[in-house]
Amino acid sequence: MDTVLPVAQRGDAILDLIAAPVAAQEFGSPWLQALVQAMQATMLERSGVGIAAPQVYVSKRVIIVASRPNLRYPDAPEMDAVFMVNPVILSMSEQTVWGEEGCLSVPNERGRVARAQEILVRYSTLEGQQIEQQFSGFPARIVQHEVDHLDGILFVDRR
Ligand code: K1U
Ligand code: ZN
Repeated sequence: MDTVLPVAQRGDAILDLIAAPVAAQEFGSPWLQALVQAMQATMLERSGVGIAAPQVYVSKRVIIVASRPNLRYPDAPEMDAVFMVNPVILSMSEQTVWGEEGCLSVPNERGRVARAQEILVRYSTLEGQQIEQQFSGFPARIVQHEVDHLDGILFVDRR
């Protein structure tokens, strides 16, 4: 059984920090593998569609994006979880869309946030392979929400 980790809550100092990049020697390491496994178990246990390492008290630039249809976004695509290391949003569409967000670190609060409709992201896989991938709609919203966590920003700061 995978480890489920405690989730940092709004007010915890770690959520305000700019997370550190994963270093070259950490790619392919057992600890990085163990980290994402525990992050995924924690996300699933909380029924989340994404998670960022600072939310489990690890100030590193690692996120998971796992869109699925839900009450707010019934047409969202069901995707296999994408593990992103050192993600960078290379470009954002000028077109923004308002949509409801929640956050595992801000319990019992939802809010509408404007996000770019489409983004191009560069990230590394757990093994260090560089990928460039386009996201739109709800998956793009999750990526932007999770990258914000890496920069110490919560969705409530964007309302
Ligand atoms: O990073 C997190 O705190 C996880 C967060 C991701 C997220 C949800 C909605 C929009 C952007 C990012 C959650 O998974 S909150 C729980 C949830 O599944 C959800 C909440 C509102 C709308 C849709 C889903
Ligand atoms: Zn969040």
